Amino acid sequence: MEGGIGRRSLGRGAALGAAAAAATVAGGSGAARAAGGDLSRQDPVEVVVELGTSDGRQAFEPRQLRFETGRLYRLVQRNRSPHPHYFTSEGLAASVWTRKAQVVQRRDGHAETLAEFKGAIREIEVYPGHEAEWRFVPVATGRFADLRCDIRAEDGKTHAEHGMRGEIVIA
Ligand SMILES: [Cu+2]
Repeated sequence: MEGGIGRRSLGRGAALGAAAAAATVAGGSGAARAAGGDLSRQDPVEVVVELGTSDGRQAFEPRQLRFETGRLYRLVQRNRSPHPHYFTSEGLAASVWTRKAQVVQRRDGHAETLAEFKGAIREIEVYPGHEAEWRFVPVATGRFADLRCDIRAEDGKTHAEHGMRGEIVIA
């Protein structure tokens, strides 16, 4: 796939191109050069976020997630809590090009990919004891305080109202 991120297959090539150009002007991280101009072929930077805590607290840990434009990320969403949780941020969803999302199962220390999803992702729900991965390249900077889980707890309040909120920063 010469010539970088394919405009045909992505449909967001213009936005990604603009972000890549901005990164180049700013000096960039060298990630794009290392990937030979194809931003989707970098080694992903792993970021792990816990959805809920093992003692049942409704929270994202860490509460703030930071990314840089032009880098490929592997955002691991891990749910070790007894409840299902959403990872919802319209701001993040609108600011990234998604390479794929994956369902990963860990058993006896081995990680097995059960499914992959290609195309734009809006939100992800992870069930208790499981994890998902979202691979994306941020294409626009921004600060979004809209990370939340809208699942309703037994008391009628959402997990977000119980404190399951967070912030995304794309620099
Ligand atoms: Cu939740």
